[in-house]
Amino acid sequence: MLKGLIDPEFFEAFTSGEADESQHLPVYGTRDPLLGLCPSEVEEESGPAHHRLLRYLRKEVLPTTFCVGCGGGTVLNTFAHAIDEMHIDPREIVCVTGIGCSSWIPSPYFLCDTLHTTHGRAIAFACGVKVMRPDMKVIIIAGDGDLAGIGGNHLIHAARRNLDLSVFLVNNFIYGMTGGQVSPTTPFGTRTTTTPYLNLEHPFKIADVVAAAGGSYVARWTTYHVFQLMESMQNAINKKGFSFVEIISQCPVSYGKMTGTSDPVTLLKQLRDASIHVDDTDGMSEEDLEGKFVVGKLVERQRAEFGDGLRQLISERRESISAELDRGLRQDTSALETGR
Ligand SMILES: Cc1ncc(C[n+]2csc(CCOP(=O)(O)OP(=O)(O)O)c2C)c(N)n1
Ligand code: SF4
Ligand SMILES: [Mg+2]
Repeated sequence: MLKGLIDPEFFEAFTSGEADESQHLPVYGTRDPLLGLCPSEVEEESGPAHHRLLRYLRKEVLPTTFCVGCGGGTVLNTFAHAIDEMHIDPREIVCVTGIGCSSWIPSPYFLCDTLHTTHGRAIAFACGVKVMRPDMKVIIIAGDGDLAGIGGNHLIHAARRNLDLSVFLVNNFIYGMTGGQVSPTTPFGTRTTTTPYLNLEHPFKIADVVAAAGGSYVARWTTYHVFQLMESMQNAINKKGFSFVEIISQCPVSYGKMTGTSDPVTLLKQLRDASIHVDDTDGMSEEDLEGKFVVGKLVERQRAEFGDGLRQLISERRESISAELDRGLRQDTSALETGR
């Protein structure tokens, strides 16, 4: 279904520089995830096939399978820009993901070591990677269904534990890949394929849940706020401890068909208009904020990091066990020498 919405011929012409300039897609488009954010960066003489950020993508799997106008391309684009601007060598990154359209953002598209795991288990796998390879930057990108639904328990306990992971949760309010089932972030009163008469459950404000669970850096942005989102991703990656960015994103297809708004531009405008910066919420009640997305940095705190603690404990225990063994060995040797 998703492949049918992409035009491979256009992509071929586009990447070989033969496409008509007037065919360039609008900035929210995702056919070429690198061109959505900053078309001006495409140097005319070299063409998009030589775009400097293509080196971050697995070219053999392009074009992406995202539907046109999906926020997934914007997130991929923003992530590539964030990494590039930080001058991080992708060989130092392990991206871990679960199952869903959003999980495709790092795997297969981002060119680094990627671990495409089972549904809901991205954080569990990522914990194992980070404990064994603390030198690597371990980044999880997945959807609301994956990280807040089936994987919700892993999410809150990883935040509580404060292992040095960066989690980017793409919240499109729905199970997009499987056709639009209700998720733990679907707004109250929304019609979905599994709540055909309206959703009577109250959604998680998932960034607030992670903040309450102990995350060291917690922020929320939308796919409309690409530059703020890029900076927030960088802050999250730089932060030692569990960091979390909720990225509110548009799913024009699975969410759009259920809510009656399938136009990506309209959806982006809705994200823009419903957003309010956290610094502007002073004195506002919960009722005032109903239906709004509070964006910005919600929490930044210093807490002991789990991996450091674990390694310190292991090294102390090793030393004390080895001292005990040495003592025992010395006693045995002296007993032998004295014949007792
Ligand atoms: C154990 C298990 N249960 C259910 C599924 C089916 N499934 C695949 S993706 C998905 C939901 C994905 O939603 P989300 O994480 O929000 O990603 P999106 O597609 O919206 O980006 C589900 C339920 C599965 N693959 N494995
Ligand atoms: S179904 Fe929704 S989330 Fe999945 S690729 Fe299409 S627009 Fe994006
Ligand atoms: Mg989703």
